[in-house]
Amino acid sequence: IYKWYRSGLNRWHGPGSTPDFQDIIEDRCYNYTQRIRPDSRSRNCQEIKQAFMSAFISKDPCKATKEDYRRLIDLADPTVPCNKRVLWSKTKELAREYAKLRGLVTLEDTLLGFLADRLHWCGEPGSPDLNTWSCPDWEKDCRTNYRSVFWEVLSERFAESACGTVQVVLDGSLENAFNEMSIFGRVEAPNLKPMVTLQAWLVHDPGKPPRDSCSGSSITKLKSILSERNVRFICRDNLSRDEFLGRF
Ligand code: N1C
Repeated sequence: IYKWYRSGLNRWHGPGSTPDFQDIIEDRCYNYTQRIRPDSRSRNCQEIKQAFMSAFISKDPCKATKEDYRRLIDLADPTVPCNKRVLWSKTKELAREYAKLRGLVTLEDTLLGFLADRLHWCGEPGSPDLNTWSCPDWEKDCRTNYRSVFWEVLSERFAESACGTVQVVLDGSLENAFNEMSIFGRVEAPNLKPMVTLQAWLVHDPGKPPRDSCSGSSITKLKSILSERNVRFICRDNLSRDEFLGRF
Protein backbone atom coordinates (compact mmCIF):
# COMPACT_ATOMS: atom_id res chain seq x y z
CA ILE A 1 0.00 0.00 0.00
CA TYR A 2 2.74 2.45 1.02
CA LYS A 3 4.69 1.72 -2.16
CA TRP A 4 1.63 2.29 -4.31
CA TYR A 5 0.91 5.54 -2.52
CA ARG A 6 4.46 6.85 -2.93
CA SER A 7 4.63 5.98 -6.62
CA GLY A 8 1.29 7.65 -7.39
CA LEU A 9 0.15 11.18 -8.07
CA ASN A 10 0.12 11.87 -4.35
CA ARG A 11 3.79 11.30 -3.71
CA TRP A 12 5.05 14.91 -3.57
CA HIS A 13 4.99 17.16 -0.53
CA GLY A 14 3.89 20.44 -2.14
CA PRO A 15 0.40 21.59 -3.19
CA GLY A 16 -0.88 20.11 -6.45
CA SER A 17 -1.43 22.09 -9.64
CA THR A 18 -4.00 24.87 -9.32
CA PRO A 19 -7.36 23.65 -10.69
CA ASP A 20 -8.12 25.15 -14.13
CA PHE A 21 -4.48 26.22 -14.53
CA GLN A 22 -4.78 26.53 -18.33
CA ASP A 23 -7.93 28.64 -18.20
CA ILE A 24 -6.44 30.93 -15.56
CA ILE A 25 -3.31 31.46 -17.67
CA GLU A 26 -5.44 32.25 -20.69
CA ASP A 27 -7.79 34.63 -18.83
CA ARG A 28 -4.89 36.44 -17.16
CA CYS A 29 -3.07 36.73 -20.47
CA TYR A 30 -6.01 38.43 -22.18
CA ASN A 31 -6.59 40.61 -19.16
CA TYR A 32 -2.93 41.72 -19.07
CA THR A 33 -2.38 42.22 -22.80
CA GLN A 34 -5.68 43.92 -23.53
CA ARG A 35 -6.56 45.82 -20.39
CA ILE A 36 -3.65 46.19 -18.00
CA ARG A 37 -0.94 46.90 -20.56
CA PRO A 38 -2.54 47.52 -23.94
CA ASP A 39 0.91 48.28 -25.35
CA SER A 40 1.45 44.49 -25.24
CA ARG A 41 -1.70 43.81 -27.31
CA SER A 42 0.27 42.15 -30.07
CA ARG A 43 1.26 39.22 -27.83
CA ASN A 44 -0.33 35.95 -28.85
CA CYS A 45 -1.98 34.49 -25.75
CA GLN A 46 -2.76 31.13 -27.36
CA GLU A 47 0.86 30.72 -28.30
CA ILE A 48 2.02 31.82 -24.84
CA LYS A 49 -0.33 29.37 -23.13
CA GLN A 50 0.85 26.54 -25.41
CA ALA A 51 4.49 27.37 -24.72
CA PHE A 52 3.84 27.40 -20.96
CA MET A 53 2.08 24.01 -21.04
CA SER A 54 4.64 22.32 -23.25
CA ALA A 55 7.45 23.45 -20.94
CA PHE A 56 6.38 20.89 -18.29
CA ILE A 57 3.56 18.63 -19.50
CA SER A 58 4.46 14.91 -19.69
CA LYS A 59 7.85 15.57 -18.09
CA ASP A 60 9.48 14.39 -14.89
CA PRO A 61 8.41 17.14 -12.42
CA CYS A 62 11.83 17.06 -10.76
CA LYS A 63 13.84 17.57 -13.92
CA ALA A 64 13.07 21.15 -14.87
CA THR A 65 15.77 23.10 -16.69
CA LYS A 66 16.02 26.74 -17.74
CA GLU A 67 15.98 25.46 -21.33
CA ASP A 68 12.45 24.13 -20.83
CA TYR A 69 11.22 27.70 -20.42
CA ARG A 70 13.27 29.24 -23.21
CA ARG A 71 10.43 29.39 -25.76
CA LEU A 72 8.00 30.84 -23.24
CA ILE A 73 10.49 33.50 -22.16
CA ASP A 74 11.21 34.45 -25.76
CA LEU A 75 7.50 34.91 -26.47
CA ALA A 76 6.91 37.11 -23.46
CA ASP A 77 10.07 39.05 -22.69
CA PRO A 78 9.45 41.78 -20.10
CA THR A 79 9.00 45.33 -21.28
CA VAL A 80 8.88 47.12 -17.91
CA PRO A 81 11.31 50.03 -17.37
CA CYS A 82 14.76 48.91 -16.19
CA ASN A 83 15.14 51.73 -13.64
CA LYS A 84 11.89 51.23 -11.69
CA ARG A 85 12.29 47.74 -10.30
CA VAL A 86 11.44 46.56 -6.82
CA LEU A 87 12.74 43.23 -5.46
CA TRP A 88 11.64 41.61 -2.21
CA SER A 89 12.11 38.61 0.01
CA LYS A 90 9.36 37.42 2.37
CA THR A 91 7.58 40.76 1.86
CA LYS A 92 5.65 40.32 -1.37
CA GLU A 93 2.42 42.12 -0.46
CA LEU A 94 4.22 45.06 1.14
CA ALA A 95 6.61 45.37 -1.80
CA ARG A 96 3.71 45.35 -4.24
CA GLU A 97 1.88 48.01 -2.29
CA TYR A 98 5.01 50.17 -2.15
CA ALA A 99 5.64 49.73 -5.88
CA LYS A 100 2.08 50.70 -6.71
CA LEU A 101 2.22 53.84 -4.57
CA ARG A 102 5.51 54.96 -6.13
CA GLY A 103 4.86 54.01 -9.76
CA LEU A 104 7.49 51.25 -9.57
CA VAL A 105 7.22 47.61 -10.69
CA THR A 106 7.73 44.13 -9.25
CA LEU A 107 8.09 40.94 -11.26
CA GLU A 108 4.32 40.39 -11.00
CA ASP A 109 3.87 43.50 -13.15
CA THR A 110 5.52 41.75 -16.11
CA LEU A 111 3.41 39.44 -18.27
CA LEU A 112 4.93 36.14 -17.13
CA GLY A 113 5.09 37.15 -13.47
CA PHE A 114 1.44 38.21 -13.70
CA LEU A 115 0.39 34.93 -15.36
CA ALA A 116 2.00 32.67 -12.78
CA ASP A 117 1.42 34.67 -9.59
CA ARG A 118 0.18 32.36 -6.78
CA LEU A 119 -0.29 29.36 -9.10
CA HIS A 120 1.12 25.85 -8.81
CA TRP A 121 1.79 23.50 -11.68
CA CYS A 122 3.50 20.23 -12.51
CA GLY A 123 2.96 17.33 -14.87
CA GLU A 124 3.56 13.60 -14.84
CA PRO A 125 5.71 11.57 -17.24
CA GLY A 126 3.58 9.82 -19.82
CA SER A 127 0.47 11.83 -19.02
CA PRO A 128 -1.05 14.79 -20.90
CA ASP A 129 -2.56 16.15 -17.66
CA LEU A 130 -1.41 18.34 -14.78
CA ASN A 131 -0.99 16.61 -11.43
CA THR A 132 -3.63 18.29 -9.26
CA TRP A 133 -2.84 16.07 -6.25
CA SER A 134 0.68 17.13 -5.40
CA CYS A 135 3.77 18.80 -6.86
CA PRO A 136 7.40 18.60 -5.70
CA ASP A 137 8.38 20.77 -2.76
CA TRP A 138 11.71 22.67 -3.00
CA GLU A 139 13.02 21.39 0.33
CA LYS A 140 11.37 17.99 0.71
CA ASP A 141 11.39 16.71 -2.87
CA CYS A 142 13.64 18.49 -5.35
CA ARG A 143 14.98 21.94 -6.08
CA THR A 144 14.72 21.50 -9.84
CA ASN A 145 10.92 21.49 -9.88
CA TYR A 146 9.09 23.42 -12.58
CA ARG A 147 7.71 26.14 -10.35
CA SER A 148 11.02 26.96 -8.65
CA VAL A 149 12.96 26.92 -11.91
CA PHE A 150 10.35 29.19 -13.50
CA TRP A 151 10.72 31.85 -10.77
CA GLU A 152 14.50 31.50 -10.88
CA VAL A 153 14.70 32.06 -14.63
CA LEU A 154 12.32 35.00 -14.47
CA SER A 155 14.00 36.54 -11.43
CA GLU A 156 17.45 36.19 -12.95
CA ARG A 157 16.40 38.05 -16.07
CA PHE A 158 14.53 40.68 -14.10
CA ALA A 159 17.59 41.41 -11.95
CA GLU A 160 20.27 41.26 -14.62
CA SER A 161 18.38 43.66 -16.89
CA ALA A 162 17.74 46.20 -14.11
CA CYS A 163 19.45 49.61 -14.26
CA GLY A 164 19.83 52.72 -12.13
CA THR A 165 18.50 52.31 -8.59
CA VAL A 166 16.94 48.96 -7.71
CA GLN A 167 15.01 48.70 -4.46
CA VAL A 168 14.64 45.66 -2.25
CA VAL A 169 12.12 45.33 0.56
CA LEU A 170 13.25 42.97 3.33
CA ASP A 171 11.55 41.76 6.50
CA GLY A 172 13.33 43.37 9.45
CA SER A 173 11.36 41.23 11.93
CA LEU A 174 13.32 38.18 10.85
CA GLU A 175 16.58 37.20 12.47
CA ASN A 176 18.15 37.21 9.00
CA ALA A 177 16.48 39.79 6.78
CA PHE A 178 18.85 38.70 4.03
CA ASN A 179 18.68 34.97 3.34
CA GLU A 180 21.31 33.55 0.99
CA MET A 181 19.06 30.62 0.10
CA SER A 182 16.13 32.78 -1.05
CA ILE A 183 15.64 33.68 -4.70
CA PHE A 184 16.64 37.24 -3.90
CA GLY A 185 19.79 35.95 -2.17
CA ARG A 186 20.94 33.28 -4.60
CA VAL A 187 19.56 34.55 -7.91
CA GLU A 188 18.82 38.27 -7.92
CA ALA A 189 21.51 39.94 -5.80
CA PRO A 190 24.33 37.98 -7.52
CA ASN A 191 23.02 39.00 -10.95
CA LEU A 192 22.74 42.77 -10.57
CA LYS A 193 24.88 44.66 -13.05
CA PRO A 194 27.89 46.71 -11.97
CA MET A 195 26.98 50.40 -11.55
CA VAL A 196 23.49 49.56 -10.28
CA THR A 197 22.62 50.99 -6.85
CA LEU A 198 20.70 48.66 -4.56
CA GLN A 199 18.55 50.45 -1.99
CA ALA A 200 17.48 48.07 0.78
CA TRP A 201 14.60 48.78 3.16
CA LEU A 202 14.29 46.73 6.35
CA VAL A 203 10.70 46.94 7.42
CA HIS A 204 9.34 45.25 10.54
CA ASP A 205 5.85 43.81 10.92
CA PRO A 206 3.28 45.78 12.89
CA GLY A 207 3.39 44.56 16.47
CA LYS A 208 6.79 42.91 16.07
CA PRO A 209 10.12 44.41 17.12
CA PRO A 210 12.92 44.88 14.58
CA ARG A 211 15.33 41.94 14.89
CA ASP A 212 17.79 42.54 12.07
CA SER A 213 19.49 45.79 11.03
CA CYS A 214 21.69 47.27 8.31
CA SER A 215 24.75 46.46 10.44
CA GLY A 216 23.70 42.89 11.26
CA SER A 217 25.51 39.85 9.92
CA SER A 218 22.95 38.97 7.22
CA ILE A 219 23.12 42.42 5.61
CA THR A 220 26.90 42.37 5.91
CA LYS A 221 26.84 39.20 3.82
CA LEU A 222 24.64 40.95 1.22
CA LYS A 223 27.08 43.87 1.15
CA SER A 224 29.98 41.56 0.41
CA ILE A 225 28.13 39.86 -2.47
CA LEU A 226 27.37 43.28 -3.94
CA SER A 227 30.80 44.83 -3.48
CA GLU A 228 32.35 41.96 -5.45
CA ARG A 229 30.10 42.98 -8.31
CA ASN A 230 30.65 46.72 -7.94
CA VAL A 231 27.04 47.30 -7.03
CA ARG A 232 26.55 50.31 -4.75
CA PHE A 233 24.53 49.70 -1.62
CA ILE A 234 22.30 51.92 0.49
CA CYS A 235 20.41 50.54 3.48
CA ARG A 236 17.70 51.86 5.82
CA ASP A 237 16.47 49.92 8.80
CA ASN A 238 14.13 50.18 11.73
CA LEU A 239 11.17 51.20 9.59
CA SER A 240 7.60 50.41 10.53
CA ARG A 241 5.22 49.57 7.73
CA ASP A 242 3.58 53.00 7.92
CA GLU A 243 6.89 54.87 7.93
CA PHE A 244 7.98 52.86 4.92
CA LEU A 245 4.81 53.48 2.96
CA GLY A 246 5.07 57.15 3.83
CA ARG A 247 2.02 57.50 6.05
CA PHE A 248 2.85 58.63 9.56
O1 N1C B 1 12.76 33.58 -2.58
P1 N1C B 1 12.46 35.03 -2.50
O2 N1C B 1 11.22 35.33 -1.63
O3 N1C B 1 13.59 35.88 -2.02
O4 N1C B 1 12.04 35.53 -3.94
C1 N1C B 1 11.61 36.82 -4.17
C2 N1C B 1 12.32 37.51 -5.30
C3 N1C B 1 11.60 38.81 -5.65
O5 N1C B 1 12.51 39.89 -5.63
C4 N1C B 1 10.96 38.59 -7.02
O6 N1C B 1 11.54 39.43 -8.01
O7 N1C B 1 12.31 36.72 -6.48
C5 N1C B 1 11.26 37.13 -7.38
N1 N1C B 1 10.11 36.20 -7.22
C6 N1C B 1 8.80 36.53 -7.55
O8 N1C B 1 8.49 37.57 -8.12
C7 N1C B 1 7.79 35.60 -7.14
N2 N1C B 1 6.43 35.64 -7.19
C8 N1C B 1 5.99 34.56 -6.57
C9 N1C B 1 10.39 34.98 -6.65
N3 N1C B 1 9.47 34.12 -6.27
C10 N1C B 1 8.15 34.44 -6.50
N4 N1C B 1 7.03 33.81 -6.15
C11 N1C B 1 6.91 32.58 -5.32
O9 N1C B 1 7.25 32.98 -3.97
C12 N1C B 1 7.90 31.47 -5.66
O10 N1C B 1 7.24 30.25 -5.47
C13 N1C B 1 9.02 31.58 -4.66
O11 N1C B 1 9.59 30.34 -4.28
C14 N1C B 1 8.40 32.28 -3.48
C15 N1C B 1 9.45 33.27 -3.02
O12 N1C B 1 9.20 33.77 -1.79
P2 N1C B 1 10.23 34.41 -0.80
O13 N1C B 1 10.99 33.35 -0.08
O14 N1C B 1 9.42 35.35 0.03
